[in-house]
Amino acid sequence: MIRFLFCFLCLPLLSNAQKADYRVIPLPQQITADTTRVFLLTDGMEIGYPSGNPEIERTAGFLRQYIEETAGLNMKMTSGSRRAQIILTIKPEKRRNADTADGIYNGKYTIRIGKDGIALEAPTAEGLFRAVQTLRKSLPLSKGQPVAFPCGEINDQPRFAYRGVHLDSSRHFWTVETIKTYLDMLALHGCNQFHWHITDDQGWRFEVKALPELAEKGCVREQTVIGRNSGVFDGQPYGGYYTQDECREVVRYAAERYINVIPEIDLPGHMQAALHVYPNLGCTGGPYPVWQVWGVSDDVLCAGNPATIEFLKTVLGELCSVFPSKLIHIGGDECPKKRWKSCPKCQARIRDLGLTDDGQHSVENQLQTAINHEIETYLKSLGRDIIGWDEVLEGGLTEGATVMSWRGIQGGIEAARQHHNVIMAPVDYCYIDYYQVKENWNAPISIGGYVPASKTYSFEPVPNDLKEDEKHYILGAQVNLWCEYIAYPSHLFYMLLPRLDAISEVQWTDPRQKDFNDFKLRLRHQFRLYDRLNVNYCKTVE
Ligand code: TNX
Repeated sequence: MIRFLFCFLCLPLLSNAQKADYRVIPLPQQITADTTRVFLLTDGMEIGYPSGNPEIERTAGFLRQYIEETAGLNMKMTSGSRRAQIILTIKPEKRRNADTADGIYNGKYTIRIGKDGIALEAPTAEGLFRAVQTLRKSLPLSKGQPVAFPCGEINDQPRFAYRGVHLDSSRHFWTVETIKTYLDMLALHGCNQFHWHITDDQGWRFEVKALPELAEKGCVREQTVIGRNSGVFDGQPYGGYYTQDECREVVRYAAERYINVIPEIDLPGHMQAALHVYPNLGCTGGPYPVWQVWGVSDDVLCAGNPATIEFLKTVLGELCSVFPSKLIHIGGDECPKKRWKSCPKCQARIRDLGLTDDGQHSVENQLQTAINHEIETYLKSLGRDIIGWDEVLEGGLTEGATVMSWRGIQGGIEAARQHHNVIMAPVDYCYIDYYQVKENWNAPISIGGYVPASKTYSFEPVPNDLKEDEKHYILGAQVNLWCEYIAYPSHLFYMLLPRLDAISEVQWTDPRQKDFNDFKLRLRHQFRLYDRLNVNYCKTVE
């Protein structure tokens, strides 16, 4: 009788309840769900977290916020309560494999849904945060109706330790507010590395207190070329830089979302904005304007001038005081050797170092490696490791360098064979500054190319050519968002989404589970979530 009454009373609730769906993006590794039994989440229920643990309290607070913005339900927060309907707990566990990288282990979690409530469990606080993101994405987009969660269990952990997304803040400047939205999108997709490109030819955007003019003058270009190097300029000065306090705020915001910020000071090329302020650091002595066009500049740091290394140490020393990341990106890409070849100082340095062409590495490429070596030694003294674009292979790799393979996967393969860590970000799959639709005549302008979501989705970061004991050097994958042609947030997020969804399944999900058609079906819900969050995205998915 009581049972009958209970059902009778619950029926109206159930009838307008909407179902949660655990098949989110990125797809969790293992889901078991019994759709005949549900837990019903209603307004005013409680989220419980361990008492005296502000870190998990914060994550519980995120969940509260997500449930409100997605399902329109208001939750209460309680510490130490066993009665709460949604409970977050740390469950210590023995690491089965001592080799499991932190980035994988820390992402591990379980969600158990019983008819009385939901238990989120993980060995680390980060795991609970990842669990909260999954639960959040499973919520229906409703406005205050109860939510029916099918009973079952989700067991999940990421495939790769390094799940990165890059952003170019030099070619165009992004406010801290936009950076935060960008980080929110990374967190939503389980990414744990934000590669932040903050200096380049067209603008220096990092405050260096010992060199106050560097950002003040180096951040402003007098005008910008219109379109693709049309020769016509807009006549508008363009600038902006991040104070160290703002950078710390970005680091703090990212850390709350378990994202590490890897800053990049691109050297010794892509330095024209710095040369504008310190022309003595160039081979010709300048003058150099902060660059107003796109492409690769011949003017790079002079490798024969001792002041160059002093300058870089000052910059990187302050950089490290702001960014706690173990990995520091030193660029290394696209550094033409034209000036070095005819610069007496650079040539003298080559002689002093006793560099000779060994048939594999030109003396100028070796000179670049010599700079990398000095920088690596300096950064090591600060407890950091270097990462560079695959050009750092050209003069021979320095001892502990991680390689970011962008001109295809070959650089990554070579580096792994030399037992160096590798991040895969090849242009053909991972350059999300390229067009994502074939018929692009009315798409927002882009650098060109064609990298649709399906292409990104199809990327396999671990090449078959590698031997078994070389494969573990591939730490993960990353998409890169260069911003020569992207100047406004709505355009930025249009380029990012949904290709971030695509790479997130490459980074997180077991490849045997990947299926682009299924992914596209799951994207429908994700798009509605973007609508709710007021974030722009590309509606055409090819
Ligand atoms: C190559 S990727 C670059 C960037 C450009 C990008 C445009 C890399 C290491 N260097 O400087 O912005 O192409 O797609």
